[in-house]
Amino acid sequence: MMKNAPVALIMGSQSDYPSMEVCVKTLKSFGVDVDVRVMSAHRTPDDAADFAKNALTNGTKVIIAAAGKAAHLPGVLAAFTILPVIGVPMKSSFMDGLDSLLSIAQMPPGIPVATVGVGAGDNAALLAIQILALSDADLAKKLHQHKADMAENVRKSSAALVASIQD
Ligand code: RP5
Repeated sequence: MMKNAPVALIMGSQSDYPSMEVCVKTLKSFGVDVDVRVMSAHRTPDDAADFAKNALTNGTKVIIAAAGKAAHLPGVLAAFTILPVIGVPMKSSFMDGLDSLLSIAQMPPGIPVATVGVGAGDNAALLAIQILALSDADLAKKLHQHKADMAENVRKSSAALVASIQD
């Protein structure tokens, strides 16, 4: 039975998890619960369809779907739900994952999948958090702090670089 975590991370294979661990870590660092499942659009199509059909009722707010090669999983999930679906193309042995990227991004009109870069599980997590933050002031505050921290890190690294060149 599904928990009612606001984010569901669905992967096409267990082999995708090493690339997607950063996604789980990023969500947890913001205090966002995530349900993690392996389901395949090709190998377990009924499970994928059942999950997507019931996700809204089960309390899921955003679905992150990672898949590689002919990466139909995000699009198939999106076909069965009105929830936002964020697709993460997995790096494959063919053109470093261009096949996965195009399979996820090139959806037909009417069924959008918000596609992040190849292997970009961290950005998928942040985009999911941004969606949740529209109705969660605490998460919005954390996102503002996250941006401020990033800017400060860039300024510090710039200052360190300039100092090392001048030495
Ligand atoms: C896709 O095929 C999966 O998402 C994975 O990226 C790729 C390879 O899967 P395995 O053969 O490693 O299970 O469905």
